[in-house]
Amino acid sequence: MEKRLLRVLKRQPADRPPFWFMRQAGRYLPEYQELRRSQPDFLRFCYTPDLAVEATLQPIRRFQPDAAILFSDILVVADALDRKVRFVEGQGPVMEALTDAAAVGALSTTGLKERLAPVYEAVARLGEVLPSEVALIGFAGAPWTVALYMIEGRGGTEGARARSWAYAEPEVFAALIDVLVNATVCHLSAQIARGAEAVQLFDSWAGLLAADEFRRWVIAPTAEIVRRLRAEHSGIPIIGFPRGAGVLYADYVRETGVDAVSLDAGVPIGWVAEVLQPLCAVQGNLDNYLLRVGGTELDRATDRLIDTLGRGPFIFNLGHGVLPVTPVEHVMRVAARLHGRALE
Ligand code: 1CP
Repeated sequence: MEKRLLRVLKRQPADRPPFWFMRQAGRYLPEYQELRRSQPDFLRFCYTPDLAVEATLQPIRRFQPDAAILFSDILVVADALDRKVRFVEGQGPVMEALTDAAAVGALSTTGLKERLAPVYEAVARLGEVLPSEVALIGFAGAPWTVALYMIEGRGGTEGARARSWAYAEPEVFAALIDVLVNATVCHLSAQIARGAEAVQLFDSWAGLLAADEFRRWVIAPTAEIVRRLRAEHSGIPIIGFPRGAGVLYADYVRETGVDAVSLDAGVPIGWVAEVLQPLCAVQGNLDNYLLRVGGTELDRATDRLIDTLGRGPFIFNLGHGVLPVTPVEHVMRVAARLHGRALE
């Protein structure tokens, strides 16, 4: 029997909705915090296959979700493009900011696969050790979101410089997006070649863009990535996550050709059932703050999602990543509820 997650990505029925949690590995898990102490440099941690494999497996042992997501970060691509990424405690990612056309022109994807070889090694090892019913998801940041970090030089901004640059010098900006399309195809393709069974594109900052800009910098590059990945790896399921896209989720699905779309908590699920689910599989959209708070309200929201979307192709997940302050018991509680729930 094919894995539950892969069946649903092909829009085939499953005995219950598959589930996993975005950012299911990481700081809310005490065993992750302990493992991190063995390697305080976050990128080195990501580039050490033993550590990346162990961090990927930790939430699988705890919750038995239907998918494992490779432990890595979207910014390893910026690092491989020589942007000198560092992760500063309490501040997140920091890197040399891109400031002009010359810096964009100097970017090169040559050697990217070699530099990221430890990431692909972790993927291959995971294929050997994961329980047989758990699907392995590879991932990358989408070009717009990675471009934003490369231009801002850090997180926690509203993308002010990136959004201005895209209007002021669209040709230069397009050249940056082109490099990132190539880098993303290269990075995802290598993960698929080593055993990733599905891939997710995180466009975490898609919702910052005006509608026409969204078409140009989110939909068009994603469509190109989908087309090229399919040409290289026929049948590979692709999940897109244009967080904050609002009604543009529908155009994103129609025009990119993704197999599934991951929904933030702001999308009304009645609209999802009516408009998106006939087009593709849907994933999400439990509010990560409700997971943090827990209680019967969390149970109710879990049930409501399954009652509304569970009969179509649906992957239970959050609207955004598990927050570091989330009590592990709350994640356990949702997982137990989902395991106990077969569709009648
Ligand atoms: O100290 C630490 O341990 C670092 C914290 C951390 C972790 C655990 C970072 C820094 N990245 C990660 C792992 C990570 N990042 C994973 C694998 C874990 C899992 O899913 O189980 C994944 C899928 C990501 C993806 C990622 N990184 C995204 C897209 C998803 C999202 O949350 O929107 C983004 C935007 C990042 C950038 C990033 N990396 C780390 C931080 C703190 C941030 C956010 C920076 C910001 O904008 O404030």
